This record gives sequence, structure tokens and C-alpha cells, in this order.
Amino acid sequence: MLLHTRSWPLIHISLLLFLIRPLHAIPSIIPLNGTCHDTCGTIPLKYPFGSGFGCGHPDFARYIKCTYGTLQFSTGSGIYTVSSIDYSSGIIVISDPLMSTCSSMQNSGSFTIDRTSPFTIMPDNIFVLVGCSRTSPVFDRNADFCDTGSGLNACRGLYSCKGVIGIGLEPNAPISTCCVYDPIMSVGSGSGLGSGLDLPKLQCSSYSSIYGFGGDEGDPMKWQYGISLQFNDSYSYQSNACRNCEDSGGICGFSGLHASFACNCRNGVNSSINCYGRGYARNGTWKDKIQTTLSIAGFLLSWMIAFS
Ligand SMILES: *[C@@H]1O[C@H](CO)[C@@H](O)[C@H](O)[C@H]1NC(C)=O
Ligand SMILES: *[C@@H]1O[C@H](CO)[C@@H](O)[C@H](O)[C@H]1NC(C)=O
Ligand SMILES: *[C@@H]1O[C@H](CO)[C@@H](O)[C@H](O)[C@H]1NC(C)=O
Ligand SMILES: CC(=O)N[C@H]1CO[C@H](CO)[C@@H](O)[C@@H]1O
Repeated sequence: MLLHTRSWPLIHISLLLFLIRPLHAIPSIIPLNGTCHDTCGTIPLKYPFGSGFGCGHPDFARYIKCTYGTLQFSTGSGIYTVSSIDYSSGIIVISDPLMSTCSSMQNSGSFTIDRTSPFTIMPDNIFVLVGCSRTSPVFDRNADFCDTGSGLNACRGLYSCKGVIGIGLEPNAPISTCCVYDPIMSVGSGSGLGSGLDLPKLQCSSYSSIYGFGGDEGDPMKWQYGISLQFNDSYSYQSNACRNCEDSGGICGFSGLHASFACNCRNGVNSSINCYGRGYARNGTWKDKIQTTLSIAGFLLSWMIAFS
């Protein structure tokens, strides 16, 4: 070897880059578990929803994921549980584990939705801010941020719950620290985060969202707590490619760096067209071969670096 010793660090760096690049690219090309599922727990999954990376539509896969039988919805403000999906009306209901309900009140985190996501907050949710500071911007006298009409019944209802002890109030305390609030129109939205509630900015301890009264507006124990979101239904119109994939028993997904269409067949093998003639023939062995080849290549490269 006639290489000057001072050029060795450069060679190390290029070898390292060579090593890191392909390894880093693997997860985006081959999902860890090649199989897409058509249910998550008890929730049926239909396009554009998918059970994980590489399944469903890529714009939905950024937000929706099935983890140990629980369908999760992630935004910049946290991870929420999807409790139902209504495909015909294009509505999902999510629940925030830190949100207050009649039976349990606690300090909540903020709730925001990215402006670019295919999900928007339904206008018929009733957002109730509880345990707000008297100096909160929602009580600005010159702006009517809080519903002071029939909406106040939601405040009265929640403040009658035993759960208010959880945020340091007595049951049936005065509702002057409560505000029924529109997260789409008011302060705390438009903060660059997208729409939602920025609780520190609003100076409130907790919030509750009611998406239905369960047939009894007078009994806050029966109210339906959760946030209903509309999803952009233009994603539901499948391309011919997706329909062809589903007809062959596959699940529509995506693969590759450009998230191009992929049809995921029952045994984890994917195809760019459909599962006819593939679904049961090649059961995943090619993937194992690729992984073995990559591990060997990785091993050889680390060996070269170690001994160079
Ligand atoms: C991977 O797929 C198998 C079935 O093929 C399933 O039982 C398992 O839960 C999946 N794991 C993950 C992390 O999705
Ligand atoms: C729905 O998504 C499509 C792209 O898939 C986009 O062009 C359209 O603007 C979206 N509609 C809404 C209301 O966000
Ligand atoms: C793969 O397919 C063969 C039949 O073609 C079958 O006997 C075998 O059990 C399958 N293996 C797996 C892991 O599904
Ligand atoms: C996720 C995955 O396995 N993607 C592969 C699907 O199949 C095409 C070829 O049909 C491959 O290029 C992808 O890498």
C-alpha cells in the first residue's frame, strides 16, 4: 500500500458514509414487518387508513399506526387513541388520555393538529376549558372567546362532577374559571402549530371535549368524551391500481423512497400490481435473502474498517 497515512481518515469517512447510507435507507424501502393488516384491535382498516408504515396512503400513515392492537393517532402535541372510524361519513373519534371527563379530571396537555394533515377538527365538538386562570386571554372582556349562552350548560355539567377534585376544585364550584371555547376560531389556534388548544397559552389546567351527549344533556356521566375529526374524503376514492389490488386479496400500501403504490399480499410479499399469482407462492423468502446479504455486507464493511 503506497497510500500516504494522512489520507486514511478520509477513507474511513467515505467507508462510514457508504456503510450508513444503505443501512439508513432500508427501513424506508422495506417495512420492518412487511405485512399490512386490515384490522387493528376491533377497528376495521380500509384505505386510506393502514396499520403501519408502508400500508394505506402515505399521507395517513404519517399520523395513523397500529401498535399492539391499538390504533394511534399522532400529532405534534401527542399520541391519541383512535376509538372509532366511520368510513361513510369520513369521521374518526380520538381520545386523549390526559383529557378530563366527568369521572376523571387531571391536568391536560395541549391538543393541536398540523395544518397540512388530512384531518380537521369537526365544528360540532364542544371544547370546555376548565380550571382557567382569571387572567387567561379567553376572558378578555373585549372579545367574546367563550360561549356565554347555552354552552355554559357544559361548564355547569362538568363542574357538578365529582371528578373536578382532580383539578383542585370542589364539586359545584362557581363556573367563572370555565370557558366553552372554539379551537378553530379563537386565540391559541393560529399559533403556527395548526388548529387546536394551546393550554399554557390559554392558562387553563385542563380541557374536555364532548362530541355527543349520549341522549342525555342533563347527565354529564353519559356524555361522549372525545374529539371527532373529519378526514379528507378525497383520499377515499381509490385509484384503479388500489381497487385491482384489493380485488386480488391485497392491501393497498406504498414503498420505496417516493412512496409509490405497492400492493401488500397476505404473506407479506408486495407487488407493484396485484396479488394474483404471488400471494401464496413466494412467501417472504426473498426478503430474508436481502436482509442476509445486507448483514453480510455490513459485517464485511465493519471488518474492513476495524482492520484498516
Ligand atoms: C408482524 O406480523 C405478524 C403477522 O404476520 C403479526 O402477528 C405481528 O403482530 C406483526 N408485528 C408488528 C410489529 O406489526
Ligand atoms: C383533500 O386532499 C386533496 C389531495 O389529496 C387536496 O387537494 C384537497 O385540497 C384536500 N381538501 C381539503 C379540504 O383539505
Ligand atoms: C411457504 O409456503 C410453503 C408452500 O409453498 C408452505 O409450506 C410454508 O409453510 C410457507 N411458509 C411460511 C412461513 O408461510
Ligand atoms: C415494501 C417492499 O417490500 N417494497 C418492495 C415491493 O416490491 C417492489 C418490487 O415489486 C420492490 O421494489 C419494493 O422494494
